Amino acid sequence: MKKIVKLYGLIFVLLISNSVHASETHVVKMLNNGELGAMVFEPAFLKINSGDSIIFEMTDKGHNAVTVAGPAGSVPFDTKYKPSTTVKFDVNGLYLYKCAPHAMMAMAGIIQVSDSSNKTEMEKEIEKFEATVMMPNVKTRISDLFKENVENVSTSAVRSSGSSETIPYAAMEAAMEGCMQIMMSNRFRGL
Ligand SMILES: [Cu+2]
Repeated sequence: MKKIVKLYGLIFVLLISNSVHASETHVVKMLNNGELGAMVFEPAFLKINSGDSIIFEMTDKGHNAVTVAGPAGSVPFDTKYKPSTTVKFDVNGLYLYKCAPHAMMAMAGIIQVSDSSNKTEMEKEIEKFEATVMMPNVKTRISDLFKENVENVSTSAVRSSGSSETIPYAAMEAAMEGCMQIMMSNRFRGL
């Protein structure tokens, strides 16, 4: 009986921890000049939570944001030179996007939605992208961005949005596994 109470308690905590997770809206500006140099998205790297949205703002004219690569199951986006486009991100993983007319000047950005499960594929995509960059001074802009923000960062913790608490991913997984084990056990089935 105690086990059942514990189990329901655990499920309740897991449900609550997911539902307090309010989605946020972030802004990425398309600029002729920014902190990283000429023709940039700002911020060029953005970590968000699944369910969050990004407003791509064409701050300076003549830019777009188009998907180069994303995690399996994600839908490619294209802001089509509109002054402002909102894109919602529901599929976890890393996204690489570019400004089509300025890709050769390394105008691109990386978005991490919750985790970096497709890190290896993304490394290859960035390599491919940088092969098309014509300006020598920004040739490694995106791979540097990737190294700084993704490569050396642990993926075991998911940063929660706003004021909600940080729930380590590993802890959540362990809790889920515990849940499953209890449910699979004969003792539970017998009750
Ligand atoms: Cu551009």
